[in-house]
Amino acid sequence: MTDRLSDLSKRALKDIRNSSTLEELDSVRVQYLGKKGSVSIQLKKLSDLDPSDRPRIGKEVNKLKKLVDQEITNKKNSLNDEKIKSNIEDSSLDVTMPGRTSIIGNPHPVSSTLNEIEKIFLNAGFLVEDGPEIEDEYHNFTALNIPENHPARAMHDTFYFNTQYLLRTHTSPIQIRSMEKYGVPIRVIAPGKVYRRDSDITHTPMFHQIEGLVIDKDINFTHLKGILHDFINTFFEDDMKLRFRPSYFPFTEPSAEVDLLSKDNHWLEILGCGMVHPKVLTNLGIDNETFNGYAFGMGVERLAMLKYGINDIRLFYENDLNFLNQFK
Ligand code: 2U9
Repeated sequence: MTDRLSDLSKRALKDIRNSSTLEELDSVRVQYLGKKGSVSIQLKKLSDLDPSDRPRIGKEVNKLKKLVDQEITNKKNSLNDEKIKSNIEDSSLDVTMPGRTSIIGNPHPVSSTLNEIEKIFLNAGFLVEDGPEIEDEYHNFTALNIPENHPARAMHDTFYFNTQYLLRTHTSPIQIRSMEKYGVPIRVIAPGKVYRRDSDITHTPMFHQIEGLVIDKDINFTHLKGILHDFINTFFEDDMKLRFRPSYFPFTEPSAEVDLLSKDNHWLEILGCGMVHPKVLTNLGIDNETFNGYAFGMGVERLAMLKYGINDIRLFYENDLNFLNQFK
């Protein structure tokens, strides 16, 4: 009996040692320790033995079972270690490769142009004000001396929600609201999105304006010319030539459109301006004998196009990364 157990032990240890995979090892485990395994059978056979032999043989079979069990565990651990090691060696991961960098975005050219313009006017003592994009027709038209049925309303190609509410067609209602809020004197710029039913190479249904308003005592056209010259020279980082051409806006009188002399000697229209119409002030209950002022307005996309030499305004809103990444 003892010889048989010793044989069994030798065979089991040899089979364990020779297992080269976890699967093989598991079938060795079943072969010896499974329900019908060789070691389990020895345990069952104990009841057939002479009672005087049972304790001694029983002890030996149990010792064998423990040994086989322990050897299988050891072998399993070492096979697992080898598997991990070979997985690392086999894997195609090249730790010397550079990592994947995340793509960092950049401000939209219209946003950076708008920020740049705001900064110039902040340095000139202007307050930056905001207002609603959904406006009522009083703040968008009536207060600005554009009465109902006046042909000037047609100039604006308005998106209406109903007879009273609309998408603002210019940022001028911001200045109306600023005067309602702060009164006069005031020195404010109003940047933001505006909406007009228009779409072609120089128009998009949404674009950005920045308007300025100064109301104080004894303001005249030279103040307006001075601020616009300073602004344009700072924005284009050069000494630029401007031309003031008479024009018409319901909210300014006199009114002018301003042209910029380009590098190749062409006059390019860049903004509109004028002295605030006295009726705009009386509409707000401001005494137009004591106070007067100037206003100006410009399209931000148009200024960005002139500065960067862009010929189609729609490029700003096509989200083409090849275009946008040029403004990093
Ligand atoms: C108040 C009083 C007067 C704002 C002004 C212009 C002239 C102008 C255009 C430039 C190109 C609009 O984007 S554009 O199409 N703007 O020509 N805007 S004066 O005048 C005001 C504003 C508010 C209370």
